[in-house]
Amino acid sequence: MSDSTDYTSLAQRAISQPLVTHIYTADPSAHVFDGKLYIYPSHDIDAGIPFNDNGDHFGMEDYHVLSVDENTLEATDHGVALHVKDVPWASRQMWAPDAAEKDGKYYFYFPARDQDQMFRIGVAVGDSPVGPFTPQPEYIKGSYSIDPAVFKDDDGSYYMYVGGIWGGQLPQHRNHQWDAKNELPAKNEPALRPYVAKLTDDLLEFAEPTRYVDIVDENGDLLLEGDTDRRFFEASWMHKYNGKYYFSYSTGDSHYICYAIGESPYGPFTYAGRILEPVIGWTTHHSIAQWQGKWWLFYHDSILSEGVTHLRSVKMTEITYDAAGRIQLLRPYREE
Ligand code: FUB
Repeated sequence: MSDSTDYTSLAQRAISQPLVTHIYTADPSAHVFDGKLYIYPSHDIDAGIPFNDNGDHFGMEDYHVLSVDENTLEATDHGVALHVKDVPWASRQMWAPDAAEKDGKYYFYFPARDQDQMFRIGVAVGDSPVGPFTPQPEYIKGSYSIDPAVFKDDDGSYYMYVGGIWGGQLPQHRNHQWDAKNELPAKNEPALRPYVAKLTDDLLEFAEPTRYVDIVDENGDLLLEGDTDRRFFEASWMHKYNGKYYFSYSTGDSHYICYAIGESPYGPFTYAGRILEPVIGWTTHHSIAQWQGKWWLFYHDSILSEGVTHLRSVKMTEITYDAAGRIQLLRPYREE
């Protein structure tokens, strides 16, 4: 152990345990397909690359899909569903994925760096929710940055939310145009925003120009770059609760999972609070799904690897809403 943290105590005080321990998994995107719960995580490995603010140490190469038993909550690893070597346009860093189902086909969405080192979003298609998935030869036209999240609305429309700052390259894509010289806004300027687009009927492309997702405060003003406890960093997710759209995300360098509520899948979304306090490890990332009559939060931490940032473990725990539709805050570790 390289630091003085008592990981044994933390593991005992954790509100949930890793779903699998034979591999490291992160960035869980959960979906219920035909009544069964599937989790689409990143597959963390030690690629031997030192930590930097660009995230180069997250050198993942493939994806495994997990399913969860409804009686025991034990997870099954269904093996490799997609490998970077099989994706013609991708070069490295298979980061946080997501999935969708339509008409008996399964669509697996993933970010990776292309041959020019730009993060793009790819899609791969399969006949089973656990893969294998066959990648499309090119990335989704007009896609950039990381952390795709696909949401199916009640009318059968599918939307993709994308974006991440720092290593996620959102800063360089200001106004959807790449310029390597672009930097983060000043602290008193609006924070950078993820983008959203409806998907085409075949779920393989954007059906419309991408547009930014506005996250506003109680006065309707965009959250500012200096508001690091509330502004968007990465890890978009969308779910619908009581007819309202809940956009949730990670605040990155302040390590919270927060949410904001809107009346449309496009937003604007009004900041509503935190869902999860910081976990062990630098990153925090989540998804939310309803299963077996309960609402669940899927998240990760780095306890199993004793704090190694890029070796994380996926977990799940129940969440609850109050009568006003507010998500009750979770603390990932009980007090000593
Ligand atoms: O797993 C690599 C990156 O770390 C993800 O894309 C981010 O959301 C963060 O969890």
